[in-house]
Amino acid sequence: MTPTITAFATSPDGGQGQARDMRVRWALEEVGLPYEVRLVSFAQMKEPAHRALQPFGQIPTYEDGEFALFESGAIVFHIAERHPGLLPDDAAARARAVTWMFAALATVEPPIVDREAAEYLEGDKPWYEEHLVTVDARIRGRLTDLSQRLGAADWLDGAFSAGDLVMVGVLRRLEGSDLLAEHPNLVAYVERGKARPAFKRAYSAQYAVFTDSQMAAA
Ligand code: GTB
Repeated sequence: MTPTITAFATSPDGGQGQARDMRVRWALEEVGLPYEVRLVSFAQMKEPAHRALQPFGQIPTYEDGEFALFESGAIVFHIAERHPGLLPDDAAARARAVTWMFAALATVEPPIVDREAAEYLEGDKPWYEEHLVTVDARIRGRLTDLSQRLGAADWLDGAFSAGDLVMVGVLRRLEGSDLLAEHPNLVAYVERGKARPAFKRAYSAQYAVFTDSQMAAA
C-alpha cells in the first residue's frame, strides 16, 4: 500500500523545507518508496481526527493502511528498518546509525528548537538578548562536539545512513546562521546531504506545495 504522510498546507517557512515532513519525504525518496501527502491546515491539525494520529496536533504523520505513526524520528526509523538504503546490514553499525538518529533528535535539536521558540515567543521580553546568549552557547557546545567527531569524514559513521539524514535535517535549521558557519566541516556536511538526489526530490515536492499555495492565494 502507498503510505500517506501529512504536511503543512501552508508552511510558515515559505517553502524552505524546514518543517519535519521534509525528513520523512527525504527518507521515502532515499528508499524509493512512493508516497502520498495529505495537506493539513493549522486548524485541521488540532481537530480530533488529526489528533487521533498525532496526539499533539502536529505534522508529520505516517499512515499505511490501518497502521499509523507520528514523530518524524520514529517514522524515519520505521521506513529505514523496512527498506534497504538507510541502515547498514551489520548489527553493530546499524545500532550506531540509530544512535546518531537519537543524538540528532535528543541532543542536538533541542537547543536549536529552544532558539527558534525564543525568537517567536520571547523576542519582545527585556531578557530576550541575555537568554539568547545562553541558548547560543548551548548550541555552540553541541556543534563544536559534533564538528570534532565528524572531522574530515563525509558522514558520521561510514556510509550515509538514517543518522545522517536526521542530523542534516536538524542542522539545516541553522542554515545561514553564524552558529553553523563557525564549523566549515558541518556546513560541507549539510551541503553533502542536500546534494543527494533523494533530498532534491523531497525538497522539490515540498516546495511545490508552497508554490501551489501561492498561486491559489493570488
Ligand atoms: N517531535 C515532533 C516530530 O519530530 O515529529 C515535532 C513535530 C513538530 O514540531 N511539528 C511542527 C508542527 O506541526 C511542524 S515542524 N507545528 C504546529 C503546531 O505545533 O501547532 C516544526 C517547524 C515548523 C515551522 C518551521 N518553519 O516555518 O521554519 C520549521 C519547523
